[in-house]
Amino acid sequence: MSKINRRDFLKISGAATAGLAITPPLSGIFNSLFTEEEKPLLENEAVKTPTVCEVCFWNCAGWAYKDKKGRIRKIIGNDKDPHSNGRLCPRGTGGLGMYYDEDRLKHPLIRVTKNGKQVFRKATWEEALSLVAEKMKEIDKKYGKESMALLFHGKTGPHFEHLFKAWGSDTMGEPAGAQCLIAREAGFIATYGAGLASPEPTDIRHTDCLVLIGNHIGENMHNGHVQDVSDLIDRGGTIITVDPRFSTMAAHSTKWLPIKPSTDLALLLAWMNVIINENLYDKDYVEKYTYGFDLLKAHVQKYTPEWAASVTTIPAGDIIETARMMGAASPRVVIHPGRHTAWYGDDTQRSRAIAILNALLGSWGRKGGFYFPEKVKLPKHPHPPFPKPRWSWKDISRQKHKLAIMGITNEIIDHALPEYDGPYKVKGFFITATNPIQSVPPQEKVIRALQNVDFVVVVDTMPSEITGYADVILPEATYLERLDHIRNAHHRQPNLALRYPVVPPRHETKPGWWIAREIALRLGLRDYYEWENFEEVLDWQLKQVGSSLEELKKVGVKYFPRKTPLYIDDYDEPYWFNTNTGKIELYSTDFAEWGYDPMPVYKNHGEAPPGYLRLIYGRLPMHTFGRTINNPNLWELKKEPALWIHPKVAKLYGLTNGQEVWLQNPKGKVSSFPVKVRITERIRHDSVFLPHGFGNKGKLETEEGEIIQTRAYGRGILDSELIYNVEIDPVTGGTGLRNNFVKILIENPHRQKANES
Ligand SMILES: Nc1nc2c(c(=O)[nH]1)N[C@H]1C(S)=C(S)[C@@H](COP(=O)(O)OP(=O)(O)OC[C@H]3O[C@@H](n4cnc5c(=O)[nH]c(N)nc54)[C@H](O)[C@@H]3O)O[C@H]1N2
Ligand SMILES: Nc1nc2c(c(=O)[nH]1)N[C@H]1C(S)=C(S)[C@@H](COP(=O)(O)OP(=O)(O)OC[C@H]3O[C@@H](n4cnc5c(=O)[nH]c(N)nc54)[C@H](O)[C@@H]3O)O[C@H]1N2
Ligand code: SF4
Ligand SMILES: [Mo]
Repeated sequence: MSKINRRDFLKISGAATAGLAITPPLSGIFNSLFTEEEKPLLENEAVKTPTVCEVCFWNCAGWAYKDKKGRIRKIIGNDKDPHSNGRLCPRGTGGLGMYYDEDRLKHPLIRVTKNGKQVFRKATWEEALSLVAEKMKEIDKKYGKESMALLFHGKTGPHFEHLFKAWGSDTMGEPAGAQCLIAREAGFIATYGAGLASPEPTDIRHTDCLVLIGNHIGENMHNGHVQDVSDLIDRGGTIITVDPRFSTMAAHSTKWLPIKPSTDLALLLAWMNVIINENLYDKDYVEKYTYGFDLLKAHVQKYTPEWAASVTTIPAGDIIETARMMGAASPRVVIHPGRHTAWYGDDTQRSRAIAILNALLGSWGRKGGFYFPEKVKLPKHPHPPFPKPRWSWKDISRQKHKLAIMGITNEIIDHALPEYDGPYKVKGFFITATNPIQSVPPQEKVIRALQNVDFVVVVDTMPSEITGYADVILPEATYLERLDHIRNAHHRQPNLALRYPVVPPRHETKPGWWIAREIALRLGLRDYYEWENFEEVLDWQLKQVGSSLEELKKVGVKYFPRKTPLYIDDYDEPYWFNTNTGKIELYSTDFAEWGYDPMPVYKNHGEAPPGYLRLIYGRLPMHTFGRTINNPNLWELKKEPALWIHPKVAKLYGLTNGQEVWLQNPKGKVSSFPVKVRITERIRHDSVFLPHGFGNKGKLETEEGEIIQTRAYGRGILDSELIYNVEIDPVTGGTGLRNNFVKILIENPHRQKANES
């Protein structure tokens, strides 16, 4: 195992130390915002406000500090917070760049036609909100309320879900489902009768063996878990990383398995084979809690390590060795379920295989495996019952996909295409805090759907791609300027965290709760909004659980007692799983009934077309998708992506480090912008690696001129532009995005085109 300097791995800021002078934590980055004499800020002069970070969906709780002039100077972690343990990652620390960003949306915009050309014109809130309500009423009159669909993400989403449900539409979904974690939720629900949610209840801090399969804790910067993994490294625990890339995590692992992409299920089945045949599984646990062991044992006999070696390119000896490592650590072993699991279309089955392996090793509900999380039972603020829509997202997806457990964005979008001729037509989109142009490939379909509907309204903070397709753009205040729902996440110990406005909204931006309520009032839905300010809702809710808004404003995070044991061994009664058999289903009785494979079966996903390389995408530690690239602080940390290419491939193309290239997919689609090459042995020769979220193309033509994200625009390549092959998971309806291939173009294809015409 390579020796790691903990600091190398743990790129999060130091724990907050009370009483010390507060200096800007990312010095250099902040120089653009503050002059020398304004630093440092003394704690006794600062005002601190509790916040919950929205730079990613880990949602760490922290404190934002303002100086005497009311300017936000610094955000630090709340040391009571179990998501951050008092330390924010660089993105969270730099989150105030979202507030200071001069390229933000500043006022409502309405699309108009001027001299035969479509442009956006600055509008008042009154004009914009009334137009939205009027258009929603029109859609209701023509097609029914259900034909207005909501696409959302993040903590602003629930404000608009409430508006939609009150109005009578439940046609809604988020890319954070079908393009992200739905497969693993479905795989674990089918096995354990329970999903994972966020933060995943992995007991990494007590584990002896962590297995990461296409899951990059460190690049994905899941704060608390990054800290737990750092400690595991310090403790000398076993880490097995399965990744076609020699990533940072791979470099710090006991064992790196450079798998041939798309063959993970073969490895997982072979591991089961070894663990069962070598009696490495937890016999008492399997007997007590599982259903279908004998069926599974027979099923995996054909999946030998030698067979898997021929499929995955991982030597059989390595497969056996790593299975033994897991067996030795059982039950203190975590085979991590991953988060972004929308890979190859059979993703629920791959996630089931991960769930089954954990069950064989007895790690579910065990110390050092997975704990049972709990959250606070926070009552909903009372309102009249919601009207029942005639149809909803369930009608769109549940017939075809039994575990479509949330709205399937790609199918909602399909129902807005001109070729869709069924009963559940989508005719309008309300889009908030999500950028489907970047996040729901294939892009071509999203664009056609947006062009086909009668009306599109977008709530955003930035002029991102999706705003360019809107009829009305409503500028939302950033998380530092607004109040949102209480963070009530499942955890070891139930707890609540408050996001309170640190400063008033800049420009003419408004918080999501206000925008949703104002639209509701114009739709005649006052009964559902018997409050003026969202503070009233939170205060009421908090008082139901013996706290108050006043208390949360002081502490930021508050803990509540657990009601049930953390681990399975501490239950007095036999533990009952929420499945048909009451057991962990190694053999899924539901899947058997629904016509899906009751135990995972390996399927070949094919090979690259000749001359093409597989497009592997992932995360950069300093950015969250495309949402942070224009943030002045984070942009300064990482201005552009690099395309990882193996030296053999580089040689073939005659490439040098830093050279700009373009990419083309087999359908002939060429990337809009170039990307710089990084030649490295750390990637397999059959693949290239590109971080997701760059290649911003958002541009708003307004009466006053163009609005773009000046730092992000045109930087690097967006993977979604090139993703043409989307494989639908039959169980959930989610999209597999990883079976896609590209070739490298050395000449600028756009210049060629311009020359030809
Ligand atoms: N810094 C940062 N952190 C983030 C985010 C972000 O944008 N930036 N986004 C957040 C969100 S919403 C999510 S869902 C999570 C996602 O976090 P993860 O679930 O960790 O997913 P990715 O980061 O996409 O992981 C991709 C890894 O899979 C590898 N890989 C690619 N193809 C294969 C394959 O066929 N087999 C195997 N075994 N590995 C493969 C890639 O090389 C890469 O290392 O990250 C979250 N955290
Ligand atoms: N090709 C490809 N596709 C992917 C992925 C991938 O790795 N590759 N990852 C998938 C995953 S894991 C996920 S979770 C999804 C996420 O996909 P999205 O939901 O689209 O991503 P986000 O970054 O959450 O949302 C971005 C939008 O929110 C806006 N925004 C940021 N903050 C706020 C705010 O406070 N209020 C409002 N109103 N708007 C705000 C940004 O300006 C931007 O327009 O994408 C999925 N799609
Ligand atoms: S992990 Fe980082 S970006 Fe994500 S919520 Fe926590 S501090 Fe914010
Ligand atoms: Mo995600």
